[in-house]
Amino acid sequence: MVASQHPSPAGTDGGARRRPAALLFDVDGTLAETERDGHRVAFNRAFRAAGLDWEWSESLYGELLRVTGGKERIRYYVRRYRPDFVFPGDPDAFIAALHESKNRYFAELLAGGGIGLRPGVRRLLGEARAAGIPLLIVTTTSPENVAALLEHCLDPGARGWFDLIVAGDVVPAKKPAPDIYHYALAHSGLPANECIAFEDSANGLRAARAAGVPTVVTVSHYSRGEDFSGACLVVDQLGEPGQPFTVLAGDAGGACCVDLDLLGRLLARI
Ligand code: XBP
Ligand code: MG
Repeated sequence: MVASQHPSPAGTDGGARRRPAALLFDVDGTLAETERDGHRVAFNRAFRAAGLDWEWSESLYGELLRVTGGKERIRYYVRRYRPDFVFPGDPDAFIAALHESKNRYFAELLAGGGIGLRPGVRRLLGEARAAGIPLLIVTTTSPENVAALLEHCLDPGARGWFDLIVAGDVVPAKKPAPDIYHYALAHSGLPANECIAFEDSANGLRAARAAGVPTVVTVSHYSRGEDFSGACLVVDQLGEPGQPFTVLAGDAGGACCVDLDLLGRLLARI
């Protein structure tokens, strides 16, 4: 069970606020822009290392991202673009090994410092920790990728900042299925409609909403132009006091960045 540590703060301007029971974060595209210069590059390195002439361009990867999950993405690619490819042995084992190799290259890229957190992520996590609001990660990506990203982009001890991390294959159906959110809520005992999820893609938004979790979307490189109806707010980034977000849909009530005050007001409107 995940428990909030402090009572709900009163709004200083008398406006209605509801303290979030927890913040649930997607990883790829939300905590960091990992896809184009991270996972995509790592997939291509793994393909080359395996002697394959497959090359995922930036634009092709945008299409492939509609399939969530790296192993599922490889399988889709082969079916769609390499229908004559003959797997050397068991296809599942081949794809799993290729995917493991991709994740090792991805961890190398993170360790090399090539990928940073998106604006406002560190600030919001810090605010939530200071207020005793539980933090969860709810992601399609593999646990080893989450660990590498937290360690290299956030803090070597950042794993401990999160009350629960649910990732990858713990559920059979990945986002946009709500299964990973159902899993996180069941294992934390948190009430869905008192939490806030952060997602960057329509697939992630659909998963969170289908599980009943109010969702803020921070649009990412590949997700611009997707359908974000159902989000309580759509912004280009979480923003910082000196680096305001742009509101793409919803009402931020004059705020310049996503902070606990704004989240409390968004929840009070639901
Ligand atoms: C995004 C995904 C993942 C990543 C690659 O997950 O769909 O498949 O592209 O990671 P999320 P894996 O936005 O939910 O974090 O290769 O480990 O699947
Ligand atoms: Mg995402």
